[in-house]
Amino acid sequence: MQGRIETAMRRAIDAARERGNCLPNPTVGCVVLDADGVEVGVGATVRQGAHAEIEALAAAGERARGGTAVVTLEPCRHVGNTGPCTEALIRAGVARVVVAQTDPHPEAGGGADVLRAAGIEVETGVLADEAEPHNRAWRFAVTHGRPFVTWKYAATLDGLSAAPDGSSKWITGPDARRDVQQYRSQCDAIVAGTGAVLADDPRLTVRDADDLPLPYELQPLRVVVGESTIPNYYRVFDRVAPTLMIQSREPEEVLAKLAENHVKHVWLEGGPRLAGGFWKAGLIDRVIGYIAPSMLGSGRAALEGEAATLADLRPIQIDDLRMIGPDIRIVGTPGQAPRETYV
Ligand code: AOF
Ligand code: ZN
Repeated sequence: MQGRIETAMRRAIDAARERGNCLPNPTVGCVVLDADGVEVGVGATVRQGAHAEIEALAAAGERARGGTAVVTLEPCRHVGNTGPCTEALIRAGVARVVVAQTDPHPEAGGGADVLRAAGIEVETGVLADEAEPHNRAWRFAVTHGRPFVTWKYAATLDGLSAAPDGSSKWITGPDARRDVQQYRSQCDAIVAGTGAVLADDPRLTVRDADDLPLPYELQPLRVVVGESTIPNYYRVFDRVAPTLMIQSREPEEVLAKLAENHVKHVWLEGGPRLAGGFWKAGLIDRVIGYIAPSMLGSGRAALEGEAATLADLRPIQIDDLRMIGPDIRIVGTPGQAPRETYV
């Protein structure tokens, strides 16, 4: 039976992975086995909709009775997008619930105890490490009370992101820019400074391989921070995605505003000054650098910092390093504070 449980958990993890980004909710997968251990239902969280267990139980119907629900996250015990999943599982008559990761959310978490109190056998921690990666930013945000911040930049080999005249399009090649779209789609806010918006008129949207934007409801929130006014014909104000203006560049304030808007994973790009502020405040949790095989010799550094001497050097732990077309991609974790890594 344990082999079947692990197979079912891997199926549940795959179902979640295929469903993709459900932020501000975690993406959860659920597989229901009947009393004989045969798979009778699979489900995953619906973005802004039903929880994974609800979908899987609906597919299983009466066959769930006496069976096992295998879930990547502890079933919730609160009423939100769906009634408590604990109640749905109890009503369906499952005998056993197997969970990978526990839920740190103050209201939703603790479902395992509710199930146990109802006489259901519960096991947690099954393949927890395999289930973890795709909800890491969500977990970070729930436990730290602020969004996880990924800072992305593109630079030449000598670390410059713009030429002295301000031109910066394009330092990296099309493959790297497509790769950025893939990463952007995993976040729920794209943040840029007013300076970068005025200079580049970026779209700050997620687009597919043909450069077509994803539907409005799947777009991350566009966030423009700073004091300058952006004329309304700039592309951040088009109808492709929602846009929030925050008249402050103070990192803590920006993140507090975003937390208020339920944002869990910030994609920070556009502006060495803005990135410098977050960097100085220790509010960058992951760095993704695209390094082009070219040199500029003079121009604007990717990060506007305040380092005075080599003792101010801040290490980055490299989590992944690879070529994206002709460019180099480095994924790293700032090494100052102990943080979870996230490739
Ligand atoms: C589950 N199954 O598939 C997910 C859960 O806003 P709501 O109602 O969707 O609830 C969000 C919380 O529920 C979220 O913060 C997390 O703790 C949990 N997510 N729980 O039982 C699921 N996605
Ligand atoms: Zn639930």
